[in-house]
Amino acid sequence: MRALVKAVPVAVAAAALVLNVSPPQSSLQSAASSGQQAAAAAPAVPLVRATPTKVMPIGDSNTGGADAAAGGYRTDLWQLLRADGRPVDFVGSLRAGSAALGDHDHEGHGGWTIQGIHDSVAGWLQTYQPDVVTLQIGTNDMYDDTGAGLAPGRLSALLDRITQTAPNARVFVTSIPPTRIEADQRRTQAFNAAIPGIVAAKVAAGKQIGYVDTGTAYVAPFDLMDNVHPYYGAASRAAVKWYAALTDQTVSRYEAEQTANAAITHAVRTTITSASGNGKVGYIDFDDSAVVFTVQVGAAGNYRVRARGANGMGTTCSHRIAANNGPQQPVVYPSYSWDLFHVTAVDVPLNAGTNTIRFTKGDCYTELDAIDLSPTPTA
Ligand SMILES: [Ca+2]
Ligand SMILES: [Ca+2]
Repeated sequence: MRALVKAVPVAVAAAALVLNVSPPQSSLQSAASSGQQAAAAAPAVPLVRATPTKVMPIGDSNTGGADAAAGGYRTDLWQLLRADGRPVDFVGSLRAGSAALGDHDHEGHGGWTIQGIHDSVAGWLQTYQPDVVTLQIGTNDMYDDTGAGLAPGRLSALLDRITQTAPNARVFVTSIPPTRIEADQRRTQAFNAAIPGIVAAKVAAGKQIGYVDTGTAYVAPFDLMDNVHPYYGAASRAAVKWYAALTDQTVSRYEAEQTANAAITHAVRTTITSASGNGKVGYIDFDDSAVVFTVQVGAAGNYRVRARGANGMGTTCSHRIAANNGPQQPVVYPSYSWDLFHVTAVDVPLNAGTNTIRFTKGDCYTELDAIDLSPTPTA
């Protein structure tokens, strides 16, 4: 029986505090949006379907992945890019990840500081020649006032080292997650506040650098598995922000378990840290089981629904999806486990204003965590 192979849900105290609807994701500041840099060589959309792209994730353990899926934001970033059919190749000298991450290569070095990355990064860039760099670093610089005080200058020097070594690469830098340690958190907030200004100065100097705010999207302590590492489910929300920035889209997440987003029939809300917002909907097992999202969009057109589902059946399973009670389409999920999530993309027509997106049972069983919605991308 299915219930016997499912993981026991992990209760998380005060989960309701993080069950807020994520605002639309849009935070890229880049040369493309800066008038004086209009002549810069950077493409406005670095990750287009027609162009194979090498992405080097650089950072510490939160890039390597301390979470249950051992991939940090890389897991769901890869899932979201693959769901679009974008031919992305993660590159780097390290390998880590689960079955939900199809490309394990990275440069996320556990325990490393900004200076450590600075001193090694040129070799990695020369070896792997990335088209895109995703950088999250600084958590290990926040443990005392001296290190934290030097961190903005060191990040600036690191960005210079990266752009000097790989002048054709597009670089995206993000804020760092919160920490449970009060003094470290004070330093973290000051460091994060300095990053946009550092990026703006580089852009003004003609560098191809974008800022993505993923770190301040986490809520401590509820999104953290220990003092500094986000849970797998929380990292998936950061991944949406990375994905939106790298593909130049505005993407909104709707949690399946939140009553403000979705009504459920003959199914069960479950609290578990592998799921975004610490919750998912399972037991969508019956002919009358349904998860019905209510979404608002500004204009009529085709929209891409990316469903984050967990299938532990050992064989491919599916949901059925219908927008506004229109025709049904299958949403197909390969089997990883009940605690690893696959992102499946389906395009549906929506009307301007309020719409419903209904998930019902298809073949065998899949649990539903969230959907990420945007206009269907054109590139
Ligand atoms: Ca690879
Ligand atoms: Ca969820």
